[in-house]
Amino acid sequence: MFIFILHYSFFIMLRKLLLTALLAGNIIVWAQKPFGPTPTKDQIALQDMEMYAFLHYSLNTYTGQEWGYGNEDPKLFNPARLDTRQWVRTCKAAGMKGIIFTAKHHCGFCMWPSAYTEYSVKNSPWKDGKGDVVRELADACKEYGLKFAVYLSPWDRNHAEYGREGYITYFRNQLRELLTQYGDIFEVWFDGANGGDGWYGGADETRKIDRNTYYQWDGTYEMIRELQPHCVIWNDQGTRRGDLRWVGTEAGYVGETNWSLLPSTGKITHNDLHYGNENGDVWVPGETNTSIRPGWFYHESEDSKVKSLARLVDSYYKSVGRNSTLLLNFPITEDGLIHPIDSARGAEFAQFIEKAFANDLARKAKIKKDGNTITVKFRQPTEFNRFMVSEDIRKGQRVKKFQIEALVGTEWKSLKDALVENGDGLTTIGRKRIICFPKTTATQLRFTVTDTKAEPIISKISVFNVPEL
Ligand code: FUL
Repeated sequence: MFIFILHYSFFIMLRKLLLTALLAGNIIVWAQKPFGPTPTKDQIALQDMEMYAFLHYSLNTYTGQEWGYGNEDPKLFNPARLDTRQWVRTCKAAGMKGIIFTAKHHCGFCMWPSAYTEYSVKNSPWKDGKGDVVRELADACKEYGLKFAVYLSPWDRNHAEYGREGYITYFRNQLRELLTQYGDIFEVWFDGANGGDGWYGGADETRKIDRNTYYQWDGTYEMIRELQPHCVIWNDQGTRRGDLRWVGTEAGYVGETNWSLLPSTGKITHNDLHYGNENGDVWVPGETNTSIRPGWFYHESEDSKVKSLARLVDSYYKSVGRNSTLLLNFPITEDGLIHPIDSARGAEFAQFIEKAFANDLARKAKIKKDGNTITVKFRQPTEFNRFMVSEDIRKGQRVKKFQIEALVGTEWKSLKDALVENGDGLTTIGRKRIICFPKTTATQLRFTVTDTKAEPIISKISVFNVPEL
């Protein structure tokens, strides 16, 4: 049996379905058993955020670097106008539901006055060493109703013990400070980058670590679960799985096929990251991270290279529209603000998305279900160019392939995904899938699941006519 719940009239539909189900002697929606791996409540909450911001800010901002070596002078940190409330307002206006902040990037400089190092804001001239950027940002997030999270780089090019056992204790001590002193943390981001060389307390050498074993993630995960039980863990380090995965690129897109699944053991391939793994036995959804500029940190020379609205919207379709979240980076300037070009573009982006998806044309249409096909019958010839569909992921990700067709005049025309080459084979749905195609005027739209791992549970379908950029 193919189960269909239309979002806007969820309860009415459910009652109808229940009646039909009872009459037909069929099982009812909530009696459906989950199939395969399913998300935790916290993973669902994270996926439901859809978009959240990254903020990159550190000594790099003052040296023009992307990766500090670890010996940069803390005295460089003295922003004249640092205003975390401006950051949060900007992110909120850009449609972001939370913020992940680089509390410590690879250079090791701490944006909070950690008790475990001198290499932090406490030895900067900013606020006479009495400031705490993490605190100010966590407070501003609370004030404006955004969630707050931290990026803590495991690779630390400043610390003398990096590469040795002592550093693991240091790393956990720092993480404990962040997880206990700043309220709820929705995500921790453990960047896997490691170039080897660094200052390391003056040793100035190359230190290689084994990314599978060195960080002893099991113990660190346990600590996170204990201190912040609702926090999700992002990790691309070796064989230890987090709650979320990197999608294998920072260019702002995930594979058009995107399973929220990974194998729990063994090596993960680049394909696993980019497309998920159909046969995976753990739920690890993809998070698509990208920057609004070429770099992660602010460089004046990139003021002219802020991504266009069209590029941001393209990333939206290729992340949120492909069963992923979008983690969009805004760099902080030397002054301690988000640059006006970036904030204007962010607001433009949010307004575009809001307007584009405000009018669901399926609402005014008749919906008919027949086997594995759902037909949307419009009252009159209707122009549209986007199709949106969701599975009830609480019951697992099931659909492997589907097709959509439009009745144009008297002919059924197959609709292809315009954002992929050979976009006729439509694969995987998950939490949300958006298919883009050229504007089409039709009297009906037909959606058919053509291959599935188990009985499909479609929780929502929508049709839109979105401005082309
Ligand atoms: C990468 C890092 O090396 C970059 O500096 C940046 O933080 C990005 C989000 O992740 O791996």
